[in-house]
Parts: sequence; structure tokens; C-alpha cells
Amino acid sequence: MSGQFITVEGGEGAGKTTQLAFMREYLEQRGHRVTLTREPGGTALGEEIRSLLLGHRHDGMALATETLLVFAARAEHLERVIRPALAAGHWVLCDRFTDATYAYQGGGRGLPLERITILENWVQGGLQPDLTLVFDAPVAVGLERAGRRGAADRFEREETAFFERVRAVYLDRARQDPDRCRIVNADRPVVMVRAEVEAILAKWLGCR
Ligand code: Z5A
Repeated sequence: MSGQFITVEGGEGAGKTTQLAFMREYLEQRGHRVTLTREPGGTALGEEIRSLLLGHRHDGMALATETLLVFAARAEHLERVIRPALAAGHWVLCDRFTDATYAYQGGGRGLPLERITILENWVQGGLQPDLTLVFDAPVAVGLERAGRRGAADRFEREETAFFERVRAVYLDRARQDPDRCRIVNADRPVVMVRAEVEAILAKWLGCR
């Protein structure tokens, strides 16, 4: 089987990183070679861009700057990590991708979605994830979990309404694209979420 591109999405503290480790284990146990990566980031330059985006040195960043930085990091990531890994037959597991831009810059910050689509078409050239898991939990639940990690990043300082808009866009996109997206109820204990994720992967693998 050729490489597959799987992304995980969701609001803060939805449990993406936790479940990605289980997903990697599940796929490797079935003989797949896995490249686990994240956005923004995934390359040396991308991680530098990530620290500009998440840190507090540039709190007054223009929305266009923020969006272009996200796509600059994505262009590097696609060129240096994602496309080569897929070409080598790896399964790429990516913690956030372009759905996050629609959710955060589009939903959260109000950037017209068609501008994101222009950048998406340019930078991705038609490449889309084969499968996207959207981890969904009430905003308060996710923020409480994320808060356990300590200092808030530039996004985590936003007000609750921002995260409600982010959540709404994620759910909307997932419902509009059911072939690619699965919504996972993340407001349950880790083991229950893991069981659902593995069931989704098992079914999906069975159809490949
Ligand atoms: N961003 C953007 O604006 N535009 C874009 O295009 C992209 C990103 C790609 C970085 O994301 C930021 O970049 C992000 C949007 C923006 N906003 N922020 N902040 P990130 O993925 O690095 O940051 P994050 O969403 O804050 O990730 P996170 O906090 O690491 O959340 P998570 O990965 O979903 O959760 P976790 O680390 O697995 O779990 C968090 C805690 O909850 C931890 O203590 C776990 O042990 C616990 N946990 C996990 N699952 C459970 C369950 N089921 N029950 C109870 N406790 C749990």
C-alpha cells in the first residue's frame, strides 16, 4: 500500500497529541512505516516560524502576516517532509494541517475563507489528507486540559468566543466532507477515545 496522509485536528486540549502516539503504535504494529509530524512546524525552519506564531514577541501580528507565516511553514513542511515521506511509502501522521487554518485564522480571527483557499491551492497544489480525525470537546473542557500544561501561548490567551468559532468551523468542515473526515467525541476518558480511534483506523484500513 502506498503512503497515506492522516491529519488530526481539534481545539486546544482535545487530546490530539495523546491519541497520535497511540495511532502511531497501532499503525506500526500493522507493519506501516510512520512519519509523525506537526504544524506549524515539522522542519527546522517551520519550528522557527512556529515560535514566532505561538510566542509573545509579536502579539500585535497582522492577520495576513499570521496566515502567510502558517502557509510558509506549510510549504517547507510539504516540500521537505510530507511529500518525500509519502513518496517513500510512509504513513504521515500530522498534528494539525490546513483545516486548522480555516478554523483559527478563518473562524477564530475572521479571515475570509476564500483567501485561505487561494493559499491552499497554491501551496498544496491539490494535495489533501486522505483521512482527518477531528477531536471534538466542549471548549471549557479543552481549555482546562490545556491549562494544566502551564504558560498559555499566543492563541491560548484568546477569549472563549474565539474557541467556540474555531470549534464551529471544524465541525462544519467535517460534516461537509464526510469521506475524508471523522468527528471523534474527545470528551471521554483517554481509553474510550483511543478505542474509537482504533475502530476508525481498522475500518479505514479495511477499505484501502
Ligand atoms: N494554528 C493556527 O492558528 N493555524 C494553523 O494553520 C495551524 C495551527 C496548523 C499550535 O497548535 C497552535 O497553532 C494552535 C492553533 C495554531 N493553537 N493553540 N494553542 P498545537 O497543536 O501545538 O497546540 P494545542 O492545540 O494547544 O495542542 P495541545 O494543547 O497540545 O492539545 P492536544 O494535543 O489536543 O492535547 P494533548 O496534549 O494530547 O492533551 C492535553 C492534556 O489533556 C494533557 O495533559 C493530556 O494528558 C490530557 N488529556 C488528553 N486526552 C484526555 C482525555 N481524553 N481526558 C482527559 N485528559 C486528557
